[in-house]
Amino acid sequence: MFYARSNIITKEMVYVALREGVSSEFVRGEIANGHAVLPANINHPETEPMIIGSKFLVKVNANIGNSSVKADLDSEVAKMKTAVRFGADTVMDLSTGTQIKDTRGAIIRNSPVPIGTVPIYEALQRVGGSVEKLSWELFEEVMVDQALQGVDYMTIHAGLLLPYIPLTTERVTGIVSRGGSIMATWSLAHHRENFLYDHFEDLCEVAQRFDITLSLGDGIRPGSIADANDEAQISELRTLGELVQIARANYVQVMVEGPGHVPIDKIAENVRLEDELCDGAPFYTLGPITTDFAPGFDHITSAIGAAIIATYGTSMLCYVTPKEHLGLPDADDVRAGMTAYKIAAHAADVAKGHPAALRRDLELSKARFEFRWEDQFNLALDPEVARSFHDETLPAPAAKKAHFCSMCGPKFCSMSLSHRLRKEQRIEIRAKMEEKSAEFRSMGSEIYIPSQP
Ligand code: IRN
Ligand code: FE2
Repeated sequence: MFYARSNIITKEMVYVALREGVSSEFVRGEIANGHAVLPANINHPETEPMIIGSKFLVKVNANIGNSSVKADLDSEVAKMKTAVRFGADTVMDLSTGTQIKDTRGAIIRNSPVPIGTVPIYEALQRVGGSVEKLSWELFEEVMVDQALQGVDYMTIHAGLLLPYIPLTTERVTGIVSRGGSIMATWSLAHHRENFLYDHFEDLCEVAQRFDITLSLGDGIRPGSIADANDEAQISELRTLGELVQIARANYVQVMVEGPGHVPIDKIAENVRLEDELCDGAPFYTLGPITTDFAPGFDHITSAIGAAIIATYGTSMLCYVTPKEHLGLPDADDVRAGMTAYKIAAHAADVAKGHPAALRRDLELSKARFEFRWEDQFNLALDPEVARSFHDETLPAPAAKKAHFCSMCGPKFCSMSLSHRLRKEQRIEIRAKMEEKSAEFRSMGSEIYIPSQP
């Protein structure tokens, strides 16, 4: 942010401009005014620079990480690779189990995308899970350790203030954010203001040293449809807006996290308020889940909300997997979550008229209409799935040239029929044109003919 505001275009900005198909100057400008962030810790040279902002392609984050119930370093690295393979633009390691540090190290050293964390989780692990023992000094230690490893962005739950806690008592689902519930418990135990809020300037100093992007956590986001857009949520958002200004004054890149659980009719208001209260800082939302009645399918309930909120201007979507509310996601869940969210993000890019997104759809549509099956598979979001579904019924190589698939068969294929229709129309048009030229010749082939008396 310092370089951007000093009118200096860095190599990272140039790289991002090429990826997004815009000028480096445009990238610099969006970082300078805080409407976009380029998360890249100076200690994560493996990362390929990317940008998060509403004027750029919509991004997707995949959460991975172990828990005390299920922990294995290799499988977390495998999850990161699966997420990246299916298009994750960033990955967050939310490990709370054993070997937190080594797991994160292995993930960062293997990751071409920015890695995010929620440092308060590791801080809590270091004090053996006793929330009261947390302190700013310990948090700072954890933050610096993670910064040295190369963490690119960090979720900081600094907006959940002591006076907001009573606002959550009448809620259907109280506080559902892990980080939020930790900070609220600490505040109540000491009857003191959130130490992340009180030490926010110190925190910015650490972030600036490593070029860490701050992601302001929504510690009291709604955890059910009934709690959406309530006073607690909006009060915290207002505080996050204050913190955005402090971060920017310290040359620290910052984005703002959002909900959660929101019915479709209340989604637009979330984007409008964030934009207004947080001065255009990139919005990064968790879904939102649009109905609470489908556990086991929350990648779908939330991809619906994600597509809508991204169309209104959310810059990055945190995916939700089918295991949400039920258990720790495995590699299959990561794939299902990623697929749902790449669709949501792309549908929003299409709706926003992004030229690259429109082109992808156009090329696939043409391949489909022209029965270029191989091209259709290869242009698909998940070529492996598209190909295997087709080949389930028509595996023969010749079927890759056929003008139909097993959905309708050769006689009922609408695309095949419409090709025939076009051919017939062409024949008909040619006949009409022949008729007209015969008429022209019979009249003496003169361009100018005397007007009729
Ligand atoms: C994104 C938007 N709002 C929350 N998130 C993500 O949720 C956040 O970045 C983190 O990856 C995850 C868990 O956060 P809590 O439950 O500690 O707030
Ligand atoms: Fe939830």
